[in-house]
Amino acid sequence: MSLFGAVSSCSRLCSGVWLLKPGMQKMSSLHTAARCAARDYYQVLVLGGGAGGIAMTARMKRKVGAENVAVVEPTETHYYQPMWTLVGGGAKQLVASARPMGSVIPKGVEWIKSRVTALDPDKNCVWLENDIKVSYKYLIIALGISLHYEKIKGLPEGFNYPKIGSNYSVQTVEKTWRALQDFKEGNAIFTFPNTPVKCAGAPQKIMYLSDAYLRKTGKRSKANFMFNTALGVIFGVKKYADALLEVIKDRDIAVNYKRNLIEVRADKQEAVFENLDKPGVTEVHQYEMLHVTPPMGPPAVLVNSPVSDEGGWVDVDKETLQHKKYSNVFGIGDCTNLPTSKTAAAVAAQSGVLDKTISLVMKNEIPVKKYDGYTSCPLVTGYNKVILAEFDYNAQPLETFPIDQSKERATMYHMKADMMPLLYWNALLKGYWGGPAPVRKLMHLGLK
Ligand code: FAD
Ligand code: UQ1
Repeated sequence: MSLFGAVSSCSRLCSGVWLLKPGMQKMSSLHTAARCAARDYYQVLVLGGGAGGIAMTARMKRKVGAENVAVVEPTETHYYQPMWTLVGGGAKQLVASARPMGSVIPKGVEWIKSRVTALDPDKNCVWLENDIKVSYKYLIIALGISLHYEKIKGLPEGFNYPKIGSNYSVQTVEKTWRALQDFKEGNAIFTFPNTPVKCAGAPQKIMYLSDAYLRKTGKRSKANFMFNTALGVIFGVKKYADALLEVIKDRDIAVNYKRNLIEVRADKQEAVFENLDKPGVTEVHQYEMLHVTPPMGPPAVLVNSPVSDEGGWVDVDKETLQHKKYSNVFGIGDCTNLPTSKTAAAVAAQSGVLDKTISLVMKNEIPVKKYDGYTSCPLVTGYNKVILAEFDYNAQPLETFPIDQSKERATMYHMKADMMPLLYWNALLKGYWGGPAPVRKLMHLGLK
């Protein structure tokens, strides 16, 4: 979609006043889309057009009317990232995970096609590219988590070589499938970094799919599988960790804990790991296939921002999602310091809570609805098997279905591969899916 096609009705937007930082000249080279996009004030301003940003934009449109809401998002395409596990494993096409950004932004809401460069919550405004200022009454921050391939020596340029892929980025996810198809003989290595990540199960899901693919194609006996993780455990919730360790034993996979990828020598097909238990000690492994989960961190704009904690994450109340200091600022999703696992499922549950929180704040009332930390990770363990992990802030299982979800099940694979995309595009992004709590209550009626 073209820049102008993407921004709904350019002409009606251009009446806005441009505010420049003191001492700045108004530039003739203002970012075209931003120039035609923004008014200088919106009642609700949403930063980020990912899962959380679009879900909240849809909800805010219903609350205050489309003309009073704007969303700042620089990219042209919205991706359903959870599908990338299956894209890397060759079970879905990348194109199926993508929709034009303009098609997911609710009609009538302003799309400010620009990047946020600074936040000034004391003055109720943000700065965009080209020093454009937009003010707000309420601000929702949904900027996601940033990938840092460049923190691994030899990357990202190493992705120009074969045998290496990464499901975490749109540029590299198809390379995973290529590497898997090209596999001949040797080590298949899967990594997990020493930073917070989104979807903490994804680094191992692709390993199980790769194992299944090589078994199907008769090459598994020629492969040595290795999960090199910076963590000291396979998964943070005991019930699912126990189940995964059984899977790992069954599939003949070696797990090396406290191993952190620090360098890729893609020309030689070598991966270098530091041993986090033995400072200074490194290990070099030859690979026939390498799947990289990159280090991640808060978006640059949030680092040292007044809305962030010392780690750079948006500092929100863990139950209401309201900012701890600025009562008209809210955060959702991967960019927040909510102490739960960062997933779209968590975003869904958070969107329902945040909707209620903002409603009450708008009426000058105290937010009451409490987020319990619900998050979920469909742990794909084969082309028709999923362990459906669901849990809360206390790392206690919070399961939707009245069955043992730690068992590998084909029904759960079907739910992950075929039902979840529909739920995402048609319910979460439209602001109608606040997580499975009501389904859970219904499913467990009479069981207590
Ligand atoms: P995002 O959806 O990442 O959106 C952030 C948005 O902010 C982006 O559109 C970005 O362009 C924009 N942005 C960034 N910086 C700026 C800026 N300066 N100015 C303006 N805009 C900006 N979740 C599940 O629930 N289940 C799964 O099975 C699952 N599997 C996954 C597998 C993989 C391989 C990956 C990568 C993710 C997976 N996830 C899964 C996680 C899920 O996709 C994320 O947790 C979810 O998308 C988070 O939503 P968000 O809105 O916080 O961030
Ligand atoms: C979920 O709500 C969600 O967001 C739409 C996901 O992201 C794609 C998920 O992976 C999961 C598992 C859920 C939870 C939903 C149910 C019905 C258990």
